[in-house]
Amino acid sequence: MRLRNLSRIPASEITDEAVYRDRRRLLGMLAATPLLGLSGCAEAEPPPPPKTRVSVAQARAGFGTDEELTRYEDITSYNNFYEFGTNKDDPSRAAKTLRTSPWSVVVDGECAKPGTIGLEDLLRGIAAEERVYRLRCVEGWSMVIPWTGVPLGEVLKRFEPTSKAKYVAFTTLADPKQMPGLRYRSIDWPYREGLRIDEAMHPLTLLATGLYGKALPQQNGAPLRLVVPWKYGFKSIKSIVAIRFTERMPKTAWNELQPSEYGFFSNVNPAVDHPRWSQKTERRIAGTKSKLFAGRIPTLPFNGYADQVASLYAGMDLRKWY
Ligand SMILES: Nc1nc2c(c(=O)[nH]1)N[C@H]1C(S)=C(S)[C@@H](COP(=O)(O)O)O[C@H]1N2
Ligand SMILES: [Mo]
Repeated sequence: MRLRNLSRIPASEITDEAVYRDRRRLLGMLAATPLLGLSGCAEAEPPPPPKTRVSVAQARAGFGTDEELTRYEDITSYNNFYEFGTNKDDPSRAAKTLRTSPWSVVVDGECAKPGTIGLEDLLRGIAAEERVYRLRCVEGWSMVIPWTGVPLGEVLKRFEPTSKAKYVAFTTLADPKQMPGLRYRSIDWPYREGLRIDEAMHPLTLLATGLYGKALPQQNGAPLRLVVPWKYGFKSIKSIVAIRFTERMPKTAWNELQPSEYGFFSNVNPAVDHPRWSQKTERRIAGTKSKLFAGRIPTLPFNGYADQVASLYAGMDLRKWY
């Protein structure tokens, strides 16, 4: 396996470019071995949800950042959206044809008021907010993005989740006519992600509909995507068509593909390296410098949102529940 070559290089010398090429290669290899995804699932026995909850006031105090913003052109041309290809510049070219209107979302599972609901109705009456968040990709690069959106919790409450709703599962559109990347059976499409219910209800968790005050471009997950700023970027699922409340931890796309590398929780954690590269630093793509010359900075626990969210994981071994 070619992966071995990379693992001999000291993690500190691997650039995130090499990492993402490697991650992409992994897709190709695993596609040929469908059973691999079933082995070694660390999430078989989820821990009980913790009792401590951060208050809304506490969380709101930590919103925003003074850091230099990533340029609009970089946010919209350097993307991960594998439904449109695995190169960073594929989505901005190939996603133009994604039809984002009309758009509806199926909400079901453990809730009193399931239904299929149009995007406008889903968001109606909930005030849109701007949130400037850091986005840290598991590959080792990061951006600072001014999103527009609504707190996910405000939306979820309307469906009246039952006491059995311990998790929330999300699904991306999977339409081969619109998404050329679906031809490659790399990820087991549709792309799926999930959160524990307390993570989903946390006031930092955003359902984004825009960035830089404009409607979300297709390549960034239009018309509706998740943004969970304290988790690796792959948790922030794009172009959502289904939301399900579940009692059991839902299966998620990257975890299924390689459970030893991509956990269900995937909280940003510089103390727990990816098995094939370090997570201690990141390449910050921000300001006017070209993304190729962006400098490396230390990665912060929970991507800098520890004051708001660390209590959600009180008593959990974050090495085990990576
Ligand atoms: N449906 C879907 N959602 C996705 C992905 C994807 O390939 N498909 N990539 C994820 C990854 S790895 C990252 S880093 C972010 C990137 O978001 P951005 O392109 O808006 O910066 O989207 C996440 N959401
Ligand atoms: Mo990512």
